[in-house]
Parts: sequence; C-alpha cells; structure tokens
Amino acid sequence: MEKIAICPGSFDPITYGHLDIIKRGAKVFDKVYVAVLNNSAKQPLFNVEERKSLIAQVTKDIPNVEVDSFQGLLMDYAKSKHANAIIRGLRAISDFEYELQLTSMNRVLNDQIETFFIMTNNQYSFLSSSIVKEIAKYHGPISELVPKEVEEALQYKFSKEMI
Ligand code: COD
Repeated sequence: MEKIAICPGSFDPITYGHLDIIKRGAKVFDKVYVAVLNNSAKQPLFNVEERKSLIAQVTKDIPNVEVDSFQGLLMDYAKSKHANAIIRGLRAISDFEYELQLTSMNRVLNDQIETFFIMTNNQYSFLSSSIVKEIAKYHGPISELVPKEVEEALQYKFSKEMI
C-alpha cells in the first residue's frame, strides 16, 4: 500500500523550517501533499496561489512532493487524497498544546489517519512565518530564514507597501 501523507499549513510564506519538515517527511512517505489552507476568514500576506507557487518553486527537486490547497476540514481533505498520515512539525514546548488539541480533534473526526510529528532542526526552532514577515517588513536580513525565491517575494511585497 502506498504511504501517502499530508503536510498541511498556512505557509504564509514557506520558511526553511517548513522545508526541513517537508524534506524529512518525503524521505519516509511515498507521497507528500503540501496542502495550503484556503481560509477566507484569515488575511494572509500572500494569497493561496502565491503561497502554492512559492512552495512549488522551493520543492521542485523533491519528486514525491505535490503542492495543493484545501478548504474546510483537514480530515475530509486527507480522506479525499487517500492519505494514511498527517505530518506536523514541532519546534518547542510552546507548539505542543496547540498540536495536541488539533490532533485530538482530528482523531474524533477520523481515527484512521494518524498524525506524525517531526522535530525541527535546532537551527530552525525559533523560526516562524510571522517572525520572517516582521523582519522583512522592516527590511531586515532574512536570507538565512527563507529560500531566495521567498526572500525576493517578501522584498517585493514590502517594497510595494512603502510606495
Ligand atoms: N520548524 C519546524 N516546523 C515548523 C516550523 C519550523 N520552524 N515552522 C512551522 N512549522 C510547522 C508547524 O508546526 C506546522 O506543523 C507546519 O509547519 C505548518 O505551519 P503553519 O504555521 O504554516 O500552519 P498552521 O499551524 O497555521 O496550520 C494549521 C492547519 C491549516 C493545519 C489547521 O488550521 C487546519 O487543519 N485547518 C483546517 C480546519 C480543520 O480541519 N481544523 C481541525 C479540526 S478542529
């Protein structure tokens, strides 16, 4: 049986922390769908198509990764993709409570799809999309935090905002 995993998230935008989790997941599973949540209630910096395009560019060398988006419940989406697993990243204790709540709720919705946690590389344990956006907004250095394509997209967004 093919082992299919979903790596869901906001990815607004993708960082080296996300990429680390995706790469590690792709070594274990036959196929990994990186799934961007399309949530109309949230006001992201990048729209869904922009986020998907950035993820596709930075994962283009990983053959078993496919980029997608979803609306509604993660478990419904996972089932539609015949996935056996969800992959989530853990940075620090602070992530634990939220992840426990999410996983417990998802189990109530579908007990057949297991959630797997991958510890991030220590190098990225402090990294989040919010922090990257904050630094980029004030034109600080982000080249160690996000791939070049994402750095350029952030610089472009914030240069437009200054006009
Ligand atoms: N190192 C390692 N992992 C990281 C790092 C880092 N530096 N930064 C982020 N990550 C991990 C996160 O822990 C997460 O696992 C993944 O990367 C994505 O992170 P984000 O922040 O982009 O995504 P989230 O946490 O906003 O995603 C939330 C979901 C979209 C998964 C969630 O809201 C969802 O499933 N929504 C759909 C509705 C639903 O089904 N809800 C659940 C039932 S209540």
